[in-house]
Amino acid sequence: MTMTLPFSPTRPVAPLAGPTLSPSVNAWVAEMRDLLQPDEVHWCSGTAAEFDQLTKQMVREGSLIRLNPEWRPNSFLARSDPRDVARSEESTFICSRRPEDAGVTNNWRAPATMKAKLTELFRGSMRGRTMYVVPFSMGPLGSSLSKLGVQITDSPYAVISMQIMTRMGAEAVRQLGPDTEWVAALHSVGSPLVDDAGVRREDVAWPCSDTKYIAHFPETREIWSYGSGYGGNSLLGKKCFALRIASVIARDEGWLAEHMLIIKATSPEGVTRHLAAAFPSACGKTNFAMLQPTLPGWKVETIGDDIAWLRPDDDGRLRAINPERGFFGVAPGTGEATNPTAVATIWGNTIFTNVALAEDGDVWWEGLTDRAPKGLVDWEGNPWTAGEPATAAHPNGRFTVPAEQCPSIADEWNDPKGVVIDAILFGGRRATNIPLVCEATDWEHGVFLGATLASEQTAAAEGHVGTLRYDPFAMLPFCGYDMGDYWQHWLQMGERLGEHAPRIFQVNWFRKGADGSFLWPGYGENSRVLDWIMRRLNGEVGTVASPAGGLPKRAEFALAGLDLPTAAWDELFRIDPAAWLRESEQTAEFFDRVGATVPKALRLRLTLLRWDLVSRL
Ligand code: GTP
Ligand code: SPV
Ligand code: MN
Repeated sequence: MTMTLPFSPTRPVAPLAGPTLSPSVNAWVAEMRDLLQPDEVHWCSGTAAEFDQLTKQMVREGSLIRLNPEWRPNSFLARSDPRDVARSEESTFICSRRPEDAGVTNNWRAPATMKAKLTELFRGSMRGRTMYVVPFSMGPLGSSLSKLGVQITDSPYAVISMQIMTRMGAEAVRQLGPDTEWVAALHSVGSPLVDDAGVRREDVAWPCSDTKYIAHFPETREIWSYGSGYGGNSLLGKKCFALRIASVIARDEGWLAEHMLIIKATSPEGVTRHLAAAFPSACGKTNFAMLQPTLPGWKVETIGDDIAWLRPDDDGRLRAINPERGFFGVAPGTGEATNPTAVATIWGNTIFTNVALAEDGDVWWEGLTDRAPKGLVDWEGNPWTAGEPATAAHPNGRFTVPAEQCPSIADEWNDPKGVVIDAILFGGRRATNIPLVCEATDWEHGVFLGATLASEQTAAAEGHVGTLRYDPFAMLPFCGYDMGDYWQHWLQMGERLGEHAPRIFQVNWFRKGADGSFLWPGYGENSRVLDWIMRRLNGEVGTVASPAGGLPKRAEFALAGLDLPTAAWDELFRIDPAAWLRESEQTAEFFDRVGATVPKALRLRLTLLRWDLVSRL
């Protein structure tokens, strides 16, 4: 057992079974070692030397490819098993004691049943491997808004990713006192190297199992993830902790854990505001978080690109932190034209997963450059030439990179106090119906917009890409409790915040014209929408009332320098009562599915909306 962790000797030290000051952590690690039966236990220090040692070892063993250090220093390519390329929502479970606490939008299993089953799967699952113990903090170290966790994993890929994505190692251990609350996060790829008879076999580049369970125990604040090494299934600080478990903690403690980016925006006049925005997976959070405004004089700085924890402060204002320390961003579609800031961020110290490898030892994916370089090897390791039906990079290929490398990172991103949120945006990928931007008439209407958010499915999860599904608050796969109760929690938050509540908007960059092409140029041009939202906050511009909410007046919207035909503007904001009425029927069905916990206020909103639409037919 290698123990490399220094710990502060200044605190009173009780007899310890491990190198933390938390007897519960030490006892859990010892218990898991007995269950998992690894060859070795390694307590992670989170140092650069450890990252270097682990990546060297993974390169030696063939699970990472070192990229050409001249182009991409200290950077690596990982190729996953083709059966393990995205979050597996079918294998994700919320194991609350009562099924109604998980709600119909989650898969539910009884905690005892799930634990009994998983205990047998985990028994001996790390044979022949090293068990890594990864103490981590979600949120700035020592912030009252932060939470601690300890992940146990047999995946060195998960370890190096957690080092980038969280405050991990010795720093986190120092936060773990004898009585500190922490979340236990158990992870195994489910591929032991030694069988029951003691026979050892060769490892593969990306071990995983066809049997997958991503199980959450909200009441005991535990995560047990088995069989997958990919993304949100294995970096347990992210979706499992910071969203599914944290949403339950947030409900109990009176705050919000959300699938939101956070930005700081400064207008040409020098007015600064902070905004949070919930868009479903692969719907533009990283892009918007790193927006390079095309409108002159504007500045957007990044605080977070995926998750926000928001809590009312002593003055009654909503404050947010980004609980993460890095970005796990979608690679395809990221290029100089769409997100130059991301391109600059990933100059080095980056782990790439499931993208293509170029002849010069650098990476490539669709959208990085207009033309594919010659001699590419695709994400599965096969030669690839432009024009092939399959893409060179997997659509859910990703980069993992420290946030501090982002040229647009805001000074406040690491501030333990967080930032005061002035506006909240909801946005999905919608070819029809939803306008480019509208403002909720009040908080309750904003909650209605969040609750009825729908989006075409992307490659971030297994499933049929393109199908329209309701994804309330972009939290459908991430809310750790009943969806109706969650909406009620949002309504209560509004009452508590009162006049300090942020204003709520809906956006849609993805509306399409009759020819199937996007009506709005998107990306940097989204600064025009931001400009309108900021001027709404200042009270400088008005709205036109509509069933969707307050729409901008064309004359008050910054269109100068943009070649947007009037017909496109009209189509971007067109509300077809018949189409809306059809959609509202689907919404009613969705509400019925969510069931009895749908707040009355939201049902009433839907009824009023439908009356309004009928009167417009
Ligand atoms: P997760 O990390 O899965 O939560 O996703 P995300 O919301 O951070 O998604 P990301 O910003 O990485 O965007 C994913 C895809 O959306 C990429 O293919 C982008 O090119 C595309 N995208 C982002 N912004 C825009 C936009 O303004 N217009 C259009 N048309 N596409 C966009
Ligand atoms: C998402 O799917 O929303 C992601 C990627 O951010 S993952 O971490 O895999 O969930
Ligand atoms: Mn996400």
